[in-house]
Formats: sequence, C-alpha cells, structure tokens
Amino acid sequence: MADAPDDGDGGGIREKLVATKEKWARERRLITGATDEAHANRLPPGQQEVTNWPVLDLGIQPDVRPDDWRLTVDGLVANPVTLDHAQFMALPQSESVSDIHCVTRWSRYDNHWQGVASRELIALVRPRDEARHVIFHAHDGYTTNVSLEVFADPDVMLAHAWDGSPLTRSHGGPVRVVIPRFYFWKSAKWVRRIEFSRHDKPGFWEVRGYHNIGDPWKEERYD
Ligand SMILES: Nc1nc2c(c(=O)[nH]1)N[C@H]1C(S)=C(S)[C@@H](COP(=O)(O)O)O[C@H]1N2
Ligand SMILES: [Mo]
Repeated sequence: MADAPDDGDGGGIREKLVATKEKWARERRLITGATDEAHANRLPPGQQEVTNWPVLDLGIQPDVRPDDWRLTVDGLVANPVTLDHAQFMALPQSESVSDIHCVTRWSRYDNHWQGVASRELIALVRPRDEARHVIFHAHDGYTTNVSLEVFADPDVMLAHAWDGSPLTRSHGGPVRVVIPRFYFWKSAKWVRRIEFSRHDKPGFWEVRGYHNIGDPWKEERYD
C-alpha cells in the first residue's frame, strides 16, 4: 500500500482534518449509543433542531460581487488594512464544523465552514492594548458587537463557503462572520468592516432589546 501523499505544506491540511476528527471524538459524534445523550446536551434551552437553513435578515440582501467586495479592518489597531477578495482568499484558510443557534429558537447542527480564522486577522492588524471590543459593519447597514475576547475564540471565522460551496447571497456571501458560541445575530452577513474599539458599541439588535452578549446556553435572548 502506498503511503498517503505529502500535501506539500508541512502537513497543514492533514493536521486540520485530524484536529476536526479529534474534536468529533471528544464530542462522541456518530456513536449510535451516545447519540441521544449527545443530542440532548447539544441543544441549548428553548431551542428546536431544524435540518433546513432558514434565512433571517432585515429584508435587504445586498448584491456584492466578489470583485467589488472589500474588507476593512481598522480602529484601534497597529496595522489597519483593506483587503480585496483575492487578498482575503490568499490569507491562511481554516475549516470548522459548528452548530447554529438562532434566537428565534431554531438550531442547525454540523455546519461546515471554510474561511479565514479571526486569529489570522488579529495577527495581521495587531489590536492595540486598549482595544476591548469588536464591531462588525455590514453592507445592509446592519451592525453587531462582541468582546475582543470572544472574537479571538479559535472557532470564530470569516466564512466564504458552507458545506463545500461558496456562501450564497441570502446567507451573507461573499463573506460573513461566524461566531458559533453565541446566538446567530452576532454573525454578521455581508461583512464589510471590522472595527476594533476601546468602547463597546451595541449593534442593530442590541439597541432593540436583545442581549449584549447572547450566550444561548445561558438563554441570553433579551436585555
Ligand atoms: N448583515 C446582516 N447580518 C445579519 C443579519 C442581518 O439582518 N444583516 N441578521 C442576523 C440574524 S438575526 C440571524 S439569525 C442570522 C441569520 O443568518 P442566515 O440568514 O444565514 O440564517 O444573520 C445575522 N446576521
Ligand atoms: Mo436572528
């Protein structure tokens, strides 16, 4: 039997696949006997699992072609950048599998995302010591906010693909934010700017009665 071919990048792709599978092992994915328990432990309070993927937004779905898309990362950073789509795609790429929890009570398991990890952007722009908050600005005027600590979570990414295909316009393509640990309103679609700030700036839903943090496991739905 031939050895697996070297992927030529020092094993990076294989390492990521292995890391994903190890994560599944820790979570006991796909073990029939453990399914019910794992399933129950996976659904935050008040949520229901769906197998479709609902679309939720303010009703305006901006038509941003990859050629026209730019991402500005600025605010309290040492190295502010504006990236075009090709420059964004040339950053180191990551994959992750995570569950979506929407505050409207649906949860969708096992979404496979591909994109750029927030940590890559943080390394690129180098937030200043005073930066504590991150504000996302989107092409439809939507904004939302998280702490820098949350943004730096290893599973946070700027996703351009879902389940192996480019992210559709209705789900925020060409690029959206994915913050799996919080209700999905924190995951801005059609992102155009990521602002690092000393002060928090509650976003569209956060100033309309929704919780500033939005942890589904604590049922932080409303203010
Ligand atoms: N730009 C933008 N991002 C957004 C929203 C929006 O209206 N505009 N809605 C949020 C809400 S409330 C949810 S539940 C998710 C829905 O993402 P989906 O349509 O891909 O399911 O996007 C979030 N991100
Ligand atoms: Mo939502």
